[in-house]
Amino acid sequence: MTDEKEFYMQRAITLAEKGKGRVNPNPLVGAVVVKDGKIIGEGYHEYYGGLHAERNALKNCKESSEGATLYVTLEPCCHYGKTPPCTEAILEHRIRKVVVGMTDPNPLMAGKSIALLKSKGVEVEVGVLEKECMELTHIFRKYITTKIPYVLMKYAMTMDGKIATASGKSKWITGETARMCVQKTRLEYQAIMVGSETVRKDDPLLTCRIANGKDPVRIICDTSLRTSTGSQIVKTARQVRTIFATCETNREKIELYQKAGCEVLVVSKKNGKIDLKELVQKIGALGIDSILLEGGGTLNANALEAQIVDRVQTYIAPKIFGGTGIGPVGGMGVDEPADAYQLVNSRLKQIGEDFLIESDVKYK
Ligand code: AOF
Ligand code: ZN
Repeated sequence: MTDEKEFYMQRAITLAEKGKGRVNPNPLVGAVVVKDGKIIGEGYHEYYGGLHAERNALKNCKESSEGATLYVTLEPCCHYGKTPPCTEAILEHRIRKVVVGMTDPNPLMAGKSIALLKSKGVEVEVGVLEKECMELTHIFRKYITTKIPYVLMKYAMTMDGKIATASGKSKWITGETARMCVQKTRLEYQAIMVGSETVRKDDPLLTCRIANGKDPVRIICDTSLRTSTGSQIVKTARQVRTIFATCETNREKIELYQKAGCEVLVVSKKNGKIDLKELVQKIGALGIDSILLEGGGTLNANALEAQIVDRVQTYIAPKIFGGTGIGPVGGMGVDEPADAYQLVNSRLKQIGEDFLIESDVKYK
C-alpha cells in the first residue's frame, strides 16, 4: 500500500517540477487525482498567479472525482489569495481522502487546512515522500518564512581545486553535460549574483541559454562601482533586469549606470565591503526568492563569512591544472581546520565525466 502512495506522490512531484522557473516566489506544487486504482486527473502549478495544482488536477479529471483520493505535494491552501481556497474545491468535488506530502510553511496555512478538511469529514494523511516534497520546496520554505532569498553557491573546479589556470583562463573546466545542468539551475533561481571582478575578467552575459527559458535577474556586487559601462552586462541591461549592489553614493556615478538601464542598490559598508546580510534583505524585499551565486572567490568568501549561503554545488572535473591558479573560495580563509565552514547532507552525482557534490551549509 505504501508503495502505491509513494508512486502517486512521486508522480505529483514530477508534475510539480514542470513549473520550475515560472512560479517563483510561489511554490512548485503537483497533484494527482486517483480513483479505483487509476489516475483520473493531474495538474501542477504552471505559472505565478495561475491556478493552484489541486484546482488544475480537479479541472483536468476525465470522470467524476466524487469519492476519489487527491495526492498533493503541499498542504492545500484555505485562504483567498490570487485564487480562491483549494480546500473549497476539494469539498465541492467531494474528494474522500487527501494525501499530503508536507504541511505548508506559509504562516497563513501551517496545518490549518488539514484541520479544516478533517472537520468536514475528509480523511487526510500527511508525510508521504515528505523529504522529497521538502526538497521540492527548499526555496519557498526559506523565503515564505524569512523574506530572505535562498542562496546557492555554485562553482566548478579541477581535481586539484582550481577554478582557473595560473594565467586566469577557465573556459572550460567541466564538460558540456555538466554545463547544461548549470543552465537548468539558472532556470530555477530568480537571480544570479557575481562580483565585479568576475565581470571584469570574463565579461559574461549570465543569461539562460535554454530555449524559452527566462533570464535570471543579474546582480553585480561592485563595492565602488567600477564596472565598465562598455561591459556586456551593462550594454544588455535594457533587455535583462540588472541590479548593481554598491556602497558608492556618488549621484553622477550612479546615474551613469541608471541611464544604461541598470538598477542601483546602495548598501552599507562592513569591513570595507558590501554588507551582504543587508543586501539579501533588500533583494528579498524586491520579491526575489532565490540567488545563484556564481563567484568569484572573493565574493564567495564574503558570502560564507556573512552566512548568507544556504547550499553549495561543487562541480569537480577529472583534470589537474597545477600551478598557482586560484581556488573557488578566497579571502583569508579559516586558520584552524576546526573552524571550517561545515557542509552537511552531501549528495554525489556523476554528470558525464564530471562530478557534482551538493551540500547544505550548517553555520555554527
Ligand atoms: C501556489 N500554487 O499550487 C499551491 C499554493 O497567492 P496565491 O493565492 O497564489 O497563494 C499562494 C499560497 O498558496 C502559497 O504561498 C502556498 O502557501 C499556497 N499553495 N501556492 O502558488 C499551488 N498549492
Ligand atoms: Zn491552493
